[in-house]
Amino acid sequence: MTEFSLASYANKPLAECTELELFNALLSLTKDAAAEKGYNQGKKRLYYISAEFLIGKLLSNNLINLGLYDQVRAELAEAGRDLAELEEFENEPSLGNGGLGRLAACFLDSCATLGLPASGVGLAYHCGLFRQSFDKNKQYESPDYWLRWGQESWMRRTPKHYTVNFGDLSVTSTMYQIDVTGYHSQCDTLNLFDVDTVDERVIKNRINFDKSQVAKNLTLFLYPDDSDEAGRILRVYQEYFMVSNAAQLMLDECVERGSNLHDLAQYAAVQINDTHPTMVIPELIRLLGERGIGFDEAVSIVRDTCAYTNHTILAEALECWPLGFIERVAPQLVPIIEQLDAFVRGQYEDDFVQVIDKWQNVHMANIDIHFSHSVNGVAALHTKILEDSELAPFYKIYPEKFNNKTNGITFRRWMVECNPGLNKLVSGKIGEGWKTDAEQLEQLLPLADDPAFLAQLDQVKRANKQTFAAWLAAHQGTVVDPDSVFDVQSKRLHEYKRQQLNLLWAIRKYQRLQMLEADELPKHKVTVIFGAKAAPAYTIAKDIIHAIICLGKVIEADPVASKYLQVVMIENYNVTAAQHLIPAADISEQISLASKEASGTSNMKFMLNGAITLGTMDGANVEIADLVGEDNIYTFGESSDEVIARYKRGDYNPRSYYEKDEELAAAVDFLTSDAMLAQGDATNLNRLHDELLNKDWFMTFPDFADYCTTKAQVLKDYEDREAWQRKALVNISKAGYFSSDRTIAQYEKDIWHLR
Ligand code: NBG
Repeated sequence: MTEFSLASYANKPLAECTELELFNALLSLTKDAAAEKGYNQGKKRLYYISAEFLIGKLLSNNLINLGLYDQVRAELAEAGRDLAELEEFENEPSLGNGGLGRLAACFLDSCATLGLPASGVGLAYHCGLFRQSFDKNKQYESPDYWLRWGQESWMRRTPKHYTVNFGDLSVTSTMYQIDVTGYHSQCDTLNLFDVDTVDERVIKNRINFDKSQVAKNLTLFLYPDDSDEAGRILRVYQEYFMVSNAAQLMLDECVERGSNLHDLAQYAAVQINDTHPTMVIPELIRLLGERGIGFDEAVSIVRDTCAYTNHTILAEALECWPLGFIERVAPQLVPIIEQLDAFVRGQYEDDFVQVIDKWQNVHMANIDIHFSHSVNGVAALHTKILEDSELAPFYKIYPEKFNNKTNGITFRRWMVECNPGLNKLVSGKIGEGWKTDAEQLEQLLPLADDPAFLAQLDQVKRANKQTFAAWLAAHQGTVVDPDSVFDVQSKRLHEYKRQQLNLLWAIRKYQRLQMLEADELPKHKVTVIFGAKAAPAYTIAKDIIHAIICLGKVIEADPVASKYLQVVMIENYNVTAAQHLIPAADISEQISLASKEASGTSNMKFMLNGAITLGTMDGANVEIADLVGEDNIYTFGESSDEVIARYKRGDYNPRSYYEKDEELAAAVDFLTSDAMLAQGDATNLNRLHDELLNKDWFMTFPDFADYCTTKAQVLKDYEDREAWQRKALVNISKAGYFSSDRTIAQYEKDIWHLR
């Protein structure tokens, strides 16, 4: 094995290099080290197609996985340079949005680590999702130019090009490649497609751009604004571009490996990550047809090759495109989709399962379910809800296709990299084996009765809180107290995730603080920390952000309350912020309306890092509760069965709760109080107030009282530090099940059969 020395990659002494020069040297070094490890090869390969890959910064991750981290850090230190300085210098790739994209990234890490030949396939967005900033207490969006000029990139241009024919133009793609390093193992690759004609100058102000010029805007943004038709059609262009490239790449590679295409399923497994890549099904059928395979056989080959993962039960999130859009973007797919529709219509009468409905809309998930061989949900409860209610008519037809694959996270990034203190403490006790065999964390369990170890755990958390506080101060100038309780809710902003419930709690807490006598004041200050981006066209989500920031200012201005309560919103929450935040959290808020969160994956990250969950019995929280037992998690709220029944009855009336519960009413009305209006914008605050009072579609009010009671208990229990750290220890010990290595091993065994 080569001895890699950073000095040999720089053309002057390391001490004299600029950050850019050092970073570029590190890129070359890791590229060579990855090449020396080699790439996972095999007859059959996984193509994981996804609109998002939220991969996070790669420098430290790659150095850790390649086993070079300590050595490179030492070499830099000797030259008076700090690896942390370069970690800071690196831009975070902006290729994803939330859990769906981060899951794809964790999955690639596990595939590489487990030695599975796998390629991620997606798009090389120039400006990613968007960069979030706050101005006048509101979210503003700007392009996230993550590809820094002059900086070499993890993304290598390859000589691979494909022609993609749209209805009105045809484009030539270029494939870029990012190495996915496995932990002490071989690599896989992430293949990202782009067109050379994309022109960032079509961006006008902020993230608005000329939507008409597809050749110039195709890969500018992830999830371009879909509040108008041009934006929605652009999403279809992106999706077709993604899958056409994926299909061409895959067929080429399989032929190279010896496939005669009739046996494609023995050479490729395609995982369709949510519905965005659905058109890969008709596109593959079309391409197989061009290569001489008849329709019926092509359908059966494609079915044997493709598998679909569902990530949501929110009906509005299941994509459904007017056939007219597809006619415009990819007219060559229309006859195929019509044939698929006719095939289904010939067999089943139920309108619910048809591919094209009577309004000529194409239901993407329905294509996936009929024409793939596996349909999986992402947590046990989620899969059950799909089978019993959301997709019940399909489950009746194809019970054998449905299966559950509870999500997971890679422990290499979510402990080894982001929480070096805990990594050291844990590895010092049980060795390093847990990094590839996560269930070994259970060996920590006996330490629950070791006060000295629990005290060490407490010290690690305290140090992490301090590090986070320093990062936050540098990031946005916000000062937080590391001696306060860090009560954290970080995830995409969505009403079903119910950041508004936490907001109402914070208001109530503030109102109570104003009433309490001095001797009743709480012992520990609570810092409620939010991290969330709202989709640019999602008005109420942005109103919630506005209200959170305004409340933070109101409290800050109150000399008494501010000693006991602080509300903070992290600007531009992303993987980097998460890596600083999660190791510092005491409480993990997982408070979605039961039945609505498919899985959640931050719940797993917080648990692994010793935070205690306060959550509803939803998504993977249910499995966390099973594993840790009721003493080590706080659950509250209505059950998913109750919620589903309530939606069915259609009789939910938020006003009836508001009228019965004075504290709730006072909290809701505070949204439009003079204090809030002095900080914020009446339009936004009134709209949120009215939305909650008249609609509250995600049923915040019925869970409010129970949430407040439970949270009071959490904060009371926090005071017994040893008992609290015992809970933390149990959470860490039981987190092994949520390693994405376990999830990927299950996909391999049940769905992909790559080996
Ligand atoms: C999200 C769910 C989460 C889940 C991730 C990963 C979408 C459409 N779905 O609950 O909301 O953890 O997918 O499976 O982003």
